[in-house]
Amino acid sequence: MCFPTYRQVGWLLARGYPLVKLINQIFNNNDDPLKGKQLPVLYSARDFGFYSLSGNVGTRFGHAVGWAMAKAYRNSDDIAIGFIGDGTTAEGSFHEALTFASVYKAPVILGITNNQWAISTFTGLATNQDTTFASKALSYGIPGLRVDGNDALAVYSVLEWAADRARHGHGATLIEFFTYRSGAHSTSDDPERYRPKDEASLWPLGDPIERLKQHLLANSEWSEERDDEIQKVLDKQVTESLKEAERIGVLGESKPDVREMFEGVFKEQDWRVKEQLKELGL
Ligand SMILES: Cc1ncc(C[n+]2csc(CCOP(=O)(O)OP(=O)(O)O)c2C)c(N)n1
Ligand SMILES: [Mg+2]
Repeated sequence: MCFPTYRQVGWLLARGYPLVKLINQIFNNNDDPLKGKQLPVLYSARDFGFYSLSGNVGTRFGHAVGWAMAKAYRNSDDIAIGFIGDGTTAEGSFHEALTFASVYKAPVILGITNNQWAISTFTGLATNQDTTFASKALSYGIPGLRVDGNDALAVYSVLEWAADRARHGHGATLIEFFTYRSGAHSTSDDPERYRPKDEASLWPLGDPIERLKQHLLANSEWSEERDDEIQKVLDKQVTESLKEAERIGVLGESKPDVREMFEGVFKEQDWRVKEQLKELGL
């Protein structure tokens, strides 16, 4: 089970979640799979092993560790993976989760996306610069790995190693993925206000997709023709999904039935919910 932040939507796509469903949620139209109960990009897809995305950034490790502990208690082979960002490691919940993960040998992979920024706050304010995020694992008695997060093969191999450890009952692994957030944090953020204009262009470790492409080209496992072809296929897939979602309706054009707001939250309806339904004449 994946416990993602807003940066792990790729997991959902890798597991075959339909693109049009993502867009329906963004438009909050009548076919929004979560029926307007979540913010646009906070996806949730239990059947795809994708735990509800939470806007509260500190929650991921605690949820992942607790879920993994419950699975181990029931002798299940399932494992969990949770991610947080570098800034979020400064939350108390990071340490609470590591304590539980270590004491109960929870079958979990704990990933830190160290992109060196937490919106406008440099990573040096989340941790002392004389240490690394990976090294924090050692005091909890669990392995801490630091990997070039822009090297797809390195990322794959550390995750495989950590998953194997978790599956064989050796407990948690903390992995720091060293990377760089080249763009803005969000559409309302302007990085030029707090870091040098040319910082992104000076980042030496490159774009991970371009690096993987160059590696495969050098090994004759890929070609420019196949690359062009897949770009076209993916562009078409995105455009067609977008059009399909637009036909169902963009924001405000079509929306879930108001009754949906009261369903799927409590197992049995709370008296307050019943009162509110009555107020709406439903
Ligand atoms: C508990 C909580 N505090 C503050 C915020 C506002 N907020 C959203 S993203 C973010 C920065 C997170 O930075 P980092 O952990 O480095 O993750 P990144 O976005 O860089 O991947 C903050 C402070 C929040 N969503 N939740
Ligand atoms: Mg960050």
